[in-house]
Amino acid sequence: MSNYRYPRPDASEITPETVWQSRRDWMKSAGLAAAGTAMAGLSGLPAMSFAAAAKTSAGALAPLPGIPSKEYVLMEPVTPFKDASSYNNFYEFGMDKADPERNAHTLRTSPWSVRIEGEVVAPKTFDLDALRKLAPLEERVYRMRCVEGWSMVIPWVGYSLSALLKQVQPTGNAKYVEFISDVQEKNMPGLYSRSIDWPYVEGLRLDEAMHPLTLLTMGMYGRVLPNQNGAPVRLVVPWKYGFKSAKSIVAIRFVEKQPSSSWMKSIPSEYGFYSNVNPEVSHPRWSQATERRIGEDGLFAPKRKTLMFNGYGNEVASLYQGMDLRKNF
Ligand SMILES: Nc1nc2c(c(=O)[nH]1)N[C@H]1C(S)=C(S)[C@@H](COP(=O)(O)O)O[C@H]1N2
Ligand SMILES: [Mo]
Repeated sequence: MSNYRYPRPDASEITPETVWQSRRDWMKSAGLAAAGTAMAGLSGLPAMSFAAAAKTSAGALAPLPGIPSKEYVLMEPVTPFKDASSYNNFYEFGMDKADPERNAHTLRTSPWSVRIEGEVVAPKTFDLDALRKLAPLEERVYRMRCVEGWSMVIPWVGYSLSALLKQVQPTGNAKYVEFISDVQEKNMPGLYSRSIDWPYVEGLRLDEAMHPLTLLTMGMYGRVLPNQNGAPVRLVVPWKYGFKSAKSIVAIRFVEKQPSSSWMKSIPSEYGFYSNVNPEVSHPRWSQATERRIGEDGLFAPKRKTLMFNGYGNEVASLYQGMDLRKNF
């Protein structure tokens, strides 16, 4: 594992120009080409015209700017908004990549609240407005890797989940955190598929949940989340396979025992609890050594090498010191 080179540049390598360039790239991809300056101008922009082909236009979504993170930037092109909002996994709305965009308009995202419960001294509920105001919203560009072998680079808007978790006092029993997605019987056509035991549930070890990289996410590309990307609030855990990043979260539960996620229950031989991106450990049915970057690479373009911990090893490898990552997949 240690012979992997982590692509995240040293802070000294990130010149203001490269940061600005990456911002400009995604602004272009979000249809904000004219905006050479920062997000401050966003809310004042007039109605914009976007690629007519895109079914979800960024312009139809309310602005939700974040302070550009200096730490969490990538020197890789950002995935075009139209790809990030039309090639999705959100099984509550169907199994095909195109289903969430087609079907998720029925998701009811307001009113919305998130309960923090379980092994805490006093449970607390936060409505969306309270969540947005809890900590300064940041814009962080993260590399995302789906277990199916594709990846994207997405400018998320949110703040470290730890800011929310610190609002409650866990009991001494709290060792893990569970994330529970919403179930809306009438609005989610995918619930008819019994492949998953609804609600969609994911989990992290407490130290993983508290890690600054773990992002409580309310927006992307400077706007609120499109429904298909898990509106109005989701998790993003960039060093793990995409399925750990639960969408449309209604509850966060501190628990004592390692939770069983929806995917572990569904196919225990293929999905474990940790699900760290690891090019050296194959999925039982396919290699994880390479990936296809959505939107950027043509069908015949060479695949990219998948990076240990999806490139976030400098930050997170220490969480797994001494663990056999082949066993703890
Ligand atoms: N509730 C819920 N969350 C979910 C999923 C899902 O089906 N339901 N799919 C996961 C998978 S497999 C991936 S790759 C990411 C995709 O997020 P994106 O569509 O925003 O790229 O969401 C994850 N979160
Ligand atoms: Mo995924």
